[in-house]
Amino acid sequence: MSMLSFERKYRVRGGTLLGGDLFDFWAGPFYVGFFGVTAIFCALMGTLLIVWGAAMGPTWNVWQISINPPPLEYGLGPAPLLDGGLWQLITIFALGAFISWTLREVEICRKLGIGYHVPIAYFTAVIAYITLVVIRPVLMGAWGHGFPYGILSHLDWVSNVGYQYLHFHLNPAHMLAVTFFFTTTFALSLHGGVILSAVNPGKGEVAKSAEHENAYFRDTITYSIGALGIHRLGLFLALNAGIWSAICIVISGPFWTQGWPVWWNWWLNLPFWDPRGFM
Ligand code: UQ2
Repeated sequence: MSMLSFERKYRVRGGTLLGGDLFDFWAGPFYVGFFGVTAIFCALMGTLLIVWGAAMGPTWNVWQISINPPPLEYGLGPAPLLDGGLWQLITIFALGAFISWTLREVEICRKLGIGYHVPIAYFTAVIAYITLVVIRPVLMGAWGHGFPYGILSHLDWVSNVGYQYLHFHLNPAHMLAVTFFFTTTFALSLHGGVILSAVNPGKGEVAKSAEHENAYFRDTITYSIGALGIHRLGLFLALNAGIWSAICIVISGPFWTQGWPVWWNWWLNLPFWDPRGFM
């Protein structure tokens, strides 16, 4: 798999943002590049710090291990290693790894002469993470507002922060985010289903292709968006899921401090409900 017949044509020199030719080589099937090196370095450092943090106790139970952010009292300052400092370092290395990976994707796009759709899509997910552990904590004045790095503990954090706003499902941006996530999975199930059924038609039958996929949607659900269209729609849905996720959490606290049920009072306060008429 490491050298497909067409790779000779596409495995091209150049397009690097940093390092020139120095890191412009491959390790087996993987492009390295300056940002490949920094991504691996940051990922390794972050992972090792998590394992070291776990070793500092109190449990090796994988579900219960948790690297917690500093207590709120430290504000936006540095915290002692075992009192949130580890979380701060791990966050820095996570950001280093995610941003390196984005820039490595940019370099590969430049090599291939294609658009930046893939790194832009990836960075949308990164922005959601940055919103949770940097932008919102900075706006609220303490790193302690970031979420803990643990399997169960981060779920508890989501639950607790949700209940702080009484009923998070009434957050309008959260409504949009959830709807985009569900629609993304629906679109992917339609798309994955049709691709797999066309490519695996059953024993003895010949594989089907684009015209069959098109006819299937036209004739069964009365509408076909087209092969290019479904990928544009998928990108649109997925990007919006991430974007509205970031928006729904960054407005909770920095821009809306009451419960989300209260936000809907704008509806009850519309002037035309007033029995005395427009005031
Ligand atoms: C399609 C098409 C594909 C597809 C899919 C559709 C031939 C192989 C899945 C059908 C898409 C529709 C009907 C849009 C659904 C709308 C939402 C909001 C989920 O037509 O072209 O290409 O994979």
